[in-house]
Amino acid sequence: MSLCKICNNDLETVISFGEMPISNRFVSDVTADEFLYDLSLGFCPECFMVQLEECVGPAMMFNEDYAYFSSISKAMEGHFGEMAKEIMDVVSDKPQPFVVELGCNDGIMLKHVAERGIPHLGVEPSANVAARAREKGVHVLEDFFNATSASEIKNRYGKADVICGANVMCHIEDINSVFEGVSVLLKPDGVFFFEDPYLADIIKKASFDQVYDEHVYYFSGLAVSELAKRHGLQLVNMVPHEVHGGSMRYYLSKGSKNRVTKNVEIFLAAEKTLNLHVLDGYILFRERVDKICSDFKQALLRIKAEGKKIAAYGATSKSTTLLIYSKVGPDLIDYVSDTTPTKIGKYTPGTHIPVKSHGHFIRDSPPYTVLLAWNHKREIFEKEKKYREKGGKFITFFPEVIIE
Ligand code: JHZ
Ligand code: SAH
Repeated sequence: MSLCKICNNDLETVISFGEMPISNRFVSDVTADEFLYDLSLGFCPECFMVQLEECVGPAMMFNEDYAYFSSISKAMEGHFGEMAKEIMDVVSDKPQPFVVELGCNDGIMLKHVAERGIPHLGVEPSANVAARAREKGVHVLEDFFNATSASEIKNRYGKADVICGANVMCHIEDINSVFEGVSVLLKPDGVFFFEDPYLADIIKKASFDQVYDEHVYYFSGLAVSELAKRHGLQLVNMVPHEVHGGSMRYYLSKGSKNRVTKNVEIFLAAEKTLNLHVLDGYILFRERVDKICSDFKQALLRIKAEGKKIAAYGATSKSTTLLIYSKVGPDLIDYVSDTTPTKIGKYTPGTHIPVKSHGHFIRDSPPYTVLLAWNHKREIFEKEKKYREKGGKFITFFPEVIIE
């Protein structure tokens, strides 16, 4: 039995997906062995944190070959432009502002802060994406954020007015050390906020592909509130965002006597209605996941039986779980179209489907395309209007398989 990484209590297993490769390690040589680990999701009945039972270790995932570049999507550019505006509002009246972002990746958000000349620091361990951020004028510390690096940052630059992170907190196994670091680095009246895929959305949509090596935690307000308390912080606000299939932005302040917004009360009550605080809330999830996988594979088999070609769109890390757990590989999907230069010419982890350029997809115009990047559906449907007008069909799968 695995133990909770927050409170050391025994975890209850929600679902096991079996052996998986590293989700963002695209393969150059399909004959070489891939590192595999056991992917299973656990729930802690004590502190309510949903989490991976086995983790692969940060250096295996976040290094100089990191495959994900945040600036691949126009919609995400817009989203992070808005986040930067919010930060600039917070620091506008500060005499000596200092903004710290964890996991700044290629600088998609901090470039706006840098452009305004606001003192800032991105903490980013993956050297290749950090280099992109530097090209945009972002000041980067190439390191993992934790209690040790937080103390070093404080000693060198002083305390921060804002500490933030998007799609990074849920990636850090030693989250207790991160919270310790935030407590050390944040000014007494500073703002700490982070956003990640929201557990309630994952459960409602059965979007199980969010479960993979990089996502160690699946946050709810209930669990974040408990975690914050352990570190002398308080959850003061929760704001939902549509990105990545449904995300939640959590705002935390120092101390326990802050003004807490009505939103926190509303979301915590809704999470209890969904039974996210007890194992019961997760029982149906497993059945729904199995049904989606079976419907998905059947749909592809039917199309193939008609002799029609199927491609896929977006060589996402999350699709590693979908494809392997549904047992869908190159026999059903000819290739995956992706715009990331470093993914093109390689193969998907574990399933070894070739990754091809967007130009190839446009020329090929396959009759059916699995939308692996379903979270970017609006942007992609807009971009691929012509493909759909010519009769091309996209296949999506959450909360059920749809061909449109
Ligand atoms: P996308 C990554 O997840 C990993 P992934 C990480 N763990 C995480 O949490 C989120 O990001 C934030 C391509 N694409 O965003 C680009 C096109 O080809 O769903 C990407 O390879 N054309 C940090 O990998 C992929 O799709 C397009 O028009 O699941 C999208 O990956 C668009 C919009 C995207 O994240
Ligand atoms: N914030 C961006 C990037 C998400 S990708 C966005 O939302 O698009 C996650 C990033 O977190 C990666 O670039 C990875 O290298 C970084 N990361 C992983 N562990 C980290 C840690 N302990 N401290 C800071 N960054 C970390």
